[in-house]
Amino acid sequence: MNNKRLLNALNLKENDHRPIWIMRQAGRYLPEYRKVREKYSFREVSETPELAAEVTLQPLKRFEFDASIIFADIITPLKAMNINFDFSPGPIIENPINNPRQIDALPDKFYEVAPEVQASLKLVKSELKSHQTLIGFGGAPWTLAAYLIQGKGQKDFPAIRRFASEHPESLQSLLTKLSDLSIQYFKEQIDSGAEVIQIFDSWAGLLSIKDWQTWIQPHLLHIVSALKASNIPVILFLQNANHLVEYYCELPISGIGVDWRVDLSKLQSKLKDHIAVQGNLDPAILLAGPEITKKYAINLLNSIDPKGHIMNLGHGILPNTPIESVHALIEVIKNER
Ligand code: 1CP
Repeated sequence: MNNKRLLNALNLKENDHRPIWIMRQAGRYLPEYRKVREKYSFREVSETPELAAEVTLQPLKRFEFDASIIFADIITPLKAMNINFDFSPGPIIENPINNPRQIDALPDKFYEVAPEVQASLKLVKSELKSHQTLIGFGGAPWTLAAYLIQGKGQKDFPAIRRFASEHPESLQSLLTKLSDLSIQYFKEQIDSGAEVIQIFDSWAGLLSIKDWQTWIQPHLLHIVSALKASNIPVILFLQNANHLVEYYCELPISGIGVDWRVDLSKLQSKLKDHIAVQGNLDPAILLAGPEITKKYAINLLNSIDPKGHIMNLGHGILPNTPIESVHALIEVIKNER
């Protein structure tokens, strides 16, 4: 048995207990994170390897998590495409894409996508304990394009859905460029020590099955197939995409992360001995404090076979989460056997 629980789970191997990590585990619920953010902006932290490494490691100093996820954002690699952006608090794109000419002008060859992320990964890797796994990540092409065209996070992202109907060929060209950028970015992360790649397709749920087959499936297949040679497991995370989960699971991936709307136990029985499942406690439950968190976490664990289960929340931890609720989760996991 490998001592890295996350890798064991992704390889559907036994563990002494399930691995646990939490999306947005370096974040505003931690006083030490808020302290760093009082002095530095999100961009300064994510673009300065020493600061990015410091906040990436903060949650691991407090909690016995099995993985660390590098502190950056899904839109970080877009800089290499000459896209300017900022955060307030979510991504704001300086010149959102609204015509095909802008897409033609985007580069399709990149020298180095994000050297600062590579430096952060190396710093974090050198500090991890042997059982902890380093996760690299990025956004799926559709989700990145949703920001590029809408210009910011917006409910249901109407701009990209309109663009898809007006300029389908141009949107395919953008998604192809984003896929090539992502492949290079993920390979850089792997070269710098990432042992797992998680791809966030947070806005996949906007599409019908037919549109998913047009705008998402070919690009994700291209990315995941390109990473096969590196032998690094890929986890896909989706949100609000219950109708699409089974289609994602047909991609050659090692793990699927879903939000709390999905019945994880049913999903696991469909996928047995095929793909690991990750999630999916509702992050809002943690707001109710440690006792209620424990009750719901135990119920979740009892409904899921530990083999091939990675404990996580169904989405990012909320900023006003009590620290005690996170301790309660770890306790439940450790007492499981
Ligand atoms: O004020 C702050 O502290 C900044 C908030 C913040 C943080 C902590 C943003 C802006 N990004 C991040 C880091 C981040 N983003 C990580 C770091 C690692 C960790 O999990 O600890 C990760 C994995 C992401 C991924 C991300 N960014 C996603 C996919 C996951 C999801 O939430 O569905 C998405 C959609 C984004 C876009 C984004 N960046 C930031 C925000 C607040 C958002 C979402 C809201 C919006 O669209 O406006």
